[in-house]
Amino acid sequence: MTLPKLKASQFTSDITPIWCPGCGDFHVLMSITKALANLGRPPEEIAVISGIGCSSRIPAYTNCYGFHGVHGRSLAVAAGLKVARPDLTVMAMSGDGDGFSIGGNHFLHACRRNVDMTYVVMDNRIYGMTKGQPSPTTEPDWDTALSPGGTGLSPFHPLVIALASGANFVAREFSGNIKACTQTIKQAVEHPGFSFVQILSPCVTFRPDEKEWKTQVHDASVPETDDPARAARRIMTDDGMNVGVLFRGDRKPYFASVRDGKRDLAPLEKAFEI
Ligand SMILES: Cc1ncc(C[n+]2csc(CCOP(=O)(O)OP(=O)(O)O)c2C)c(N)n1
Ligand code: SF4
Ligand SMILES: [Mg+2]
Repeated sequence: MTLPKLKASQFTSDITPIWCPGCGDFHVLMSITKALANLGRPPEEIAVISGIGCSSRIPAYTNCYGFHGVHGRSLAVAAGLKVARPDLTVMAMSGDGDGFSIGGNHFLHACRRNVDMTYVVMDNRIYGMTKGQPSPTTEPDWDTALSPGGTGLSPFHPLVIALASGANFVAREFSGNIKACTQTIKQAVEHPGFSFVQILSPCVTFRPDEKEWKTQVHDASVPETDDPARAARRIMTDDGMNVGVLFRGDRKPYFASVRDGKRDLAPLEKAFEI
């Protein structure tokens, strides 16, 4: 089957983003729309679900179906939608605060459940929208007025957590590498099951130091693997800045039997009729 030729502009809405000039999220938006165009599915067959945060504004800036929802709950909404409408391509978009603080527990169980959808987290190691509080991925010695002397807390490691919790595709990219981000997002969407992509996306306003990320990111020294033990060994030496696909597994997605039409939900729906 020949796929229709689509352009990224067909996936962009007419709402102008209100992100700060230079915010990494602009690049993520470009990569998302390019990846969606390359998939060959029209915008009305795609749903983009988010929580709350600067990063979570993304659904409004795409032309797909979207839901800018409740802080930390993008995965619950996205999983419910995918199970109810398996024909749609479902993407959940989040930030490090939304996804790993208030939404942390949902992250674990979304990886474990392995519903066929893609989770993109724009990680700027800060709560950008609420003006710069430390997040779970903030370095322990990051010293500001809101965290005098640093939090002293060990940072959350999203790739380790995703791998240990059962995600079927795990990757990290840098927002400024639009080509690599586009390719990885497309692969994540095409891979069955729960795919997780952490995108290092600088907050130029509250973390100007992150402008240096473009000189600090580097390709991972070890290629991607389908072996969780090898992937785990690679991330034990992770410096937080290596990019690329880490792991591509072969777990069967949750509810595949429903998608194949083998389970009849009508009796259950009838039982709950009011
Ligand atoms: C239940 C609830 N608690 C707290 C908030 C306040 N709040 C809004 S966005 C946010 C953090 C956003 O950080 P992140 O997800 O990293 O997004 P960023 O703005 O950095 O892209 C918080 C704490 C809220 N909106 N709702
Ligand atoms: S506050 Fe930070 S994350 Fe939010 S739009 Fe500005 S640069 Fe981007
Ligand atoms: Mg953030």
